[in-house]
Amino acid sequence: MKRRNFLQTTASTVMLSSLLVEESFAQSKGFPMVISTWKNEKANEAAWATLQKKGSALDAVEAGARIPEADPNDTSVGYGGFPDRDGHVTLDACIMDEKGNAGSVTFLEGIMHPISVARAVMEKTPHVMLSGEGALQFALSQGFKQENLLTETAKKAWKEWQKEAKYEPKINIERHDTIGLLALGNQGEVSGACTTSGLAFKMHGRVGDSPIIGGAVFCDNEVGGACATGLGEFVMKTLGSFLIVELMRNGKSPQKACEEAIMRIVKRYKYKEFQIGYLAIDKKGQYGAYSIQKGFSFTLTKNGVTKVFEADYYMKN
Ligand code: SD4
Repeated sequence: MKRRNFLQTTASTVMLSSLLVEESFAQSKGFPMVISTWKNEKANEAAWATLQKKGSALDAVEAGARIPEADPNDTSVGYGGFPDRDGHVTLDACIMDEKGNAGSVTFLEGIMHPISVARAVMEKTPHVMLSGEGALQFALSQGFKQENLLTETAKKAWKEWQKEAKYEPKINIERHDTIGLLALGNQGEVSGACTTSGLAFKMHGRVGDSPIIGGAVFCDNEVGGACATGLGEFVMKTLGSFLIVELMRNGKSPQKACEEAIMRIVKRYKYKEFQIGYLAIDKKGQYGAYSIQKGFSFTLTKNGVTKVFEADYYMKN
């Protein structure tokens, strides 16, 4: 074989084998595993480390969600999140475990880790959801610290927005880092979490899908789990995560279930104007990911390896 041919063959063999490695990583089944919306490697690594220390799937999704919550550079979650149009950073979060327990907070201000408050609602109150001032008072009673979450960068972006003050949700580019996470724990148990500061410059008082059990997150230990990101209004109108878990219960694969949930939106609404992305896992550790538009990425961790993938999507033309 000529040297050039040999080099070409070697290069394509390397490419092909790395594609195969990628493919077999993505397709490998089993637990534990962690999957999250968008590019969230650090969150997945924190969740994975929790599982390695024999933490539960619930501990893992909480630990993962806390990473972007504390990151000032993440402008759609917790600290550093873009405010509503009145300059308030208002937070939504929810969490659900393998026993069907659930907790959530909505319209919460001044607390760095809404996901942990949601977990406290689940574990320490007879309720599922606390909102606004009541959620804040509960958080303070549990020892959470009140602090200013509006960073200088977020304040600047808000001032800039005020010049035109146009409300228009943008596809994929609101620094969509709202995190939804699903984990299969060491015993194969399913838990999920979601946390966000919601849409940038939303109306004061607006609550999205992220604290809605069945909307942004749903888990059923007999079946699997699902989570959502994107323009929450349409996840709420179709109760996406609950729908996906029910579709899986009726035999659909996680991938087909995500696709069907996106189709429900596409059939009824002006889907070209916004983005929704869904993730799902089943009890075998198979996952699915699908969105309306191009550009929805997700982060997968298995066997201690974390990789970011682009999801398949509906709007090909
Ligand atoms: C919301 N679903 O508040 C959230 C926003 C989001 O990535 O997911 N952004 O509607």
